[in-house]
Amino acid sequence: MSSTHTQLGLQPQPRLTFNSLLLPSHPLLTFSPRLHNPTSKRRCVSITASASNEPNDVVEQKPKQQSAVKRAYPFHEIEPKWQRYWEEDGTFRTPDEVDMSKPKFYVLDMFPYPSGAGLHVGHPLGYTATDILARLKRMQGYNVLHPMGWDAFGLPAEQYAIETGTHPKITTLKNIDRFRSQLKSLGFSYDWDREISTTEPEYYKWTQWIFLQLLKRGLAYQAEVPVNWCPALGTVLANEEVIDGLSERGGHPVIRKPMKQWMLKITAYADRLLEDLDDLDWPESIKEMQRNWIGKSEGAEMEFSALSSDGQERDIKITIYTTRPDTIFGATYLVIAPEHPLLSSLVSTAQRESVEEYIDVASRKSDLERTELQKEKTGVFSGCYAKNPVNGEAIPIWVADYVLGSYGTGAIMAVPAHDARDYEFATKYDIPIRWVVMPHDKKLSGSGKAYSGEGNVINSSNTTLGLDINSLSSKEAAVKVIEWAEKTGNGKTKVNYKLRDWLFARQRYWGEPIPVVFSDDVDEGVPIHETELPLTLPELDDFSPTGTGEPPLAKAVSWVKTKDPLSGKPARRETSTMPQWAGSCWYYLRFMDPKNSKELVAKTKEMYWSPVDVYVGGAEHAVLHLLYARFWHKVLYDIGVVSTKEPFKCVINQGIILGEVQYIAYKDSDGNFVSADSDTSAELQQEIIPEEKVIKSGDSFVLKDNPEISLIARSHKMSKSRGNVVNPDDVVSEYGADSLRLYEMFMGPLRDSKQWNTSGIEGVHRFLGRAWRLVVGSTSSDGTLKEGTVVTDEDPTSEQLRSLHKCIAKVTEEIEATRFNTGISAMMEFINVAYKWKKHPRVIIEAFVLLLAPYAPHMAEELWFRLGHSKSLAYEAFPKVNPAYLEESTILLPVQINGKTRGTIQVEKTCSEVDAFLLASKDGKLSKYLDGVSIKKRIFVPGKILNVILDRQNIKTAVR
Ligand code: ANZ
Repeated sequence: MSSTHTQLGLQPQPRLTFNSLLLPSHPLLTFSPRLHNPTSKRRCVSITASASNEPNDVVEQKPKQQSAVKRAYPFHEIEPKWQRYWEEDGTFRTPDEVDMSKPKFYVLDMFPYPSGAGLHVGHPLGYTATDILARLKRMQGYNVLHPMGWDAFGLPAEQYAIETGTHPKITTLKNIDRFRSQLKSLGFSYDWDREISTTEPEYYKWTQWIFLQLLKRGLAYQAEVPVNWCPALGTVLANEEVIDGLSERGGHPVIRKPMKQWMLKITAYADRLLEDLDDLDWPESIKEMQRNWIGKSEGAEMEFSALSSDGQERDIKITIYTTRPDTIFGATYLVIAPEHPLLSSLVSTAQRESVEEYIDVASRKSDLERTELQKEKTGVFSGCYAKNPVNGEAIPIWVADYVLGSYGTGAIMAVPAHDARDYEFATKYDIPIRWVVMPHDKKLSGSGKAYSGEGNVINSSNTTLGLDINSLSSKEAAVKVIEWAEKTGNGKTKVNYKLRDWLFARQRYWGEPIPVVFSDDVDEGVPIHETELPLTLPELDDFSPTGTGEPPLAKAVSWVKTKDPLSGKPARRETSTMPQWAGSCWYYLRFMDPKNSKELVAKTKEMYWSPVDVYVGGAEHAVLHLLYARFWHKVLYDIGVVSTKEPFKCVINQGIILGEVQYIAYKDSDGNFVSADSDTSAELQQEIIPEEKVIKSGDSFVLKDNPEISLIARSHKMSKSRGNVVNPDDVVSEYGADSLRLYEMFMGPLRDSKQWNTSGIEGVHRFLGRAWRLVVGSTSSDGTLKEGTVVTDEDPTSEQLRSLHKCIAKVTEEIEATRFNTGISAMMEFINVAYKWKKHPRVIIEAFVLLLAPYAPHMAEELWFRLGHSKSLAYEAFPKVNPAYLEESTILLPVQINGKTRGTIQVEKTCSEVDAFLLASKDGKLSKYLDGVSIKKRIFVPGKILNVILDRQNIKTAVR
């Protein structure tokens, strides 16, 4: 989230790091909800010995002692070998010129911020999913674009530079190297030749170029906007660096101070950003979040004249914005925001001091704090009145921070009877409340609450003005009031958006320089020539704030000093840099043509690869990143750089991975266990119970030794402080990359949140071991691995074909639907069945290996190789299901004796009468009717029924 990007009533977003770990807090997963009774009288004082002293919550978890796992197959040899092969062979390189007659598939991960902490198990969740799709589509004959890069500008590297003097470039490159090698160790099929970093001048040249296009079109401009200013540190802070009004570093007070800043006019695209959402194949929840963020609101602006102390109309009109013009007769006061430009000319001398004090306090609050519904409303009387245009009443003007200067007109008509905030305020400050809307059920609460719904209008007529809206519905009344206002010049209809223009400057070093200069005598920025791009960051060795509010770039004196490209006069460069969001707004385009030095992307390539077919990333980027990228894309569309209106056809948010489940038991002061659902008021201690001492009982978890004692089961977001972070490197060295990939996909549907469970990896690792042994056979008695395989070259049976094609059908269907977990289950079922076969025909086993390849590519490549192939399977045709094989070949044939059904037999569909009779006479249940009896005739309808008619003399003895 940008440092001062504020939105009415919406939660600020974390800055874009594309790090799936930096998710907003996730609700606690509680597995035994009934045990988690907030009304319970239980008091927990502490948890035992090694645990922390935060009751009910953090229970430190020691990293699980990994049992020395028996490696199920030699992944430690296979995996590096195939990673080397892919790299040397350039297997996943997407050629610069592709055969454009083939279909394309562009599958993209939200690229990560290369943090110093390295990869977390949350990253490979989305990355494995996209990798499976990429591998599948290659095998299905598509040209696949599957790139990776780095969103590498940003605060952490700069902060580290301030603390240690290490240049952010050095830290960034080091982190990128670590991320790259970690990703490579997981076997992702990225085209590494297309790797980009937002911090490279060849890349940010085009970010700067886009800025110049925005500037040319009036979509970039400068404005005075409030920023978080910390006087003690002498710097502007990002929102995430301000905690409860104090700087994160040092705890100094932070105030909101207006500063001239670059803004991007995203509001000019509000309608298109809203309308075009409808056609996107995105989760409805993201679309709704975007709609709310854009926040289209239809209403009216109305003019209220300020009154002088003797009640005369002054020359000052206060324009208010309302979505409820039908309630205008109920307006009993006006509110203007503390930062409203008219305020100082309205305030009476008597009230000036208290108003100024109030403005000062309000300047320390964020918009979010100000608009929180639960917060007590505060305000101060301005000492001035205004005239309500519909009834001529003089109503007081108050200053209150629940009205924001940045929304609507920064002023409202307050209707306490019908708006909850106004009601609370009017009650607190003893302002009259007038009811003007009667609910349809004719029940006005009149007791402690506003009625904010619609209804029929009452108490709303002024015959002198010819305005009577009584008894009209709210909607009709609103239309009539607006018509009247437009006719009389008292107002007009107005559409507003909550979406604000995008604050596009940061007082930071580690970002893209803004390619603008200021002549010494002019205040307006002049763009530099496009031919001068990239405007590279100057070298600095001191990244600390200047203390004057000027960004660190101001220290690069000779860089700052330049010439105005138009007049040639002395000029200085802009010293703010772009926000981190900038580079991530268009990187998906650069991947299509990463080395192009003449254009951002070549037209033909863009036309072929656009749009991104599948875009996977964390839900924390559901609003801002996707909105900003859509905005830039639309601008690029308008200027003919891109050919599609929208950048991302389908967006998927992967869920988050929570730490391992913890089981917690309660103990009383004597050390006796107390059931978690008991209703005691005694003080209890908490104790973590190891998983092996817990069993499930119904919906709850209980102690294995004492099932009377129920436990609480919880899972937390992984975090360093909880000690429950799992490092993918450890998993790879213990179980191999294929096991990690498979496990992350097996944990549950991609979009869901899920808990990490190390024993789950052991499960998938065993499955891979079984798959290995099925094809390669067991190790020799001396422990050495056998070369080759144990498959045979004979024809498969119909049962084998059926098992295989059932597996193909399921795996294909589930990959396409991103239900990777059930695809894996289908492969596990196949292996179970295949183990029962005496022989394993090549056609069956080879197809299975191809099915496994997108999930566990290292093992699949090795098996493929051992099956006698000499080339990677990456472009082998993915097996196709043949529906004919899916049909069951056997049926249950009913057998009748003398017309009465006595049992059924399992027969081949094509079974003959003779064979059916033979099977029936051997069947345990039927043989007693048929043994030693003479048969009169057999009636056989193939595939339907066998009816045996016995000789009459047999009946008495045989049919009992
Ligand atoms: C009178 C009124 C009567 C209102 C009523 C509501 C209910 P949305 O839908 O979010 O656009 N408002 C306008 N500008 C504001 C600002 N800068 N800060 C805080 N509140 C502001 O909301 C529009 C409504 O929010 C407007 O309609 C106004 O209150 C308030 F029975 O006007 B209303």
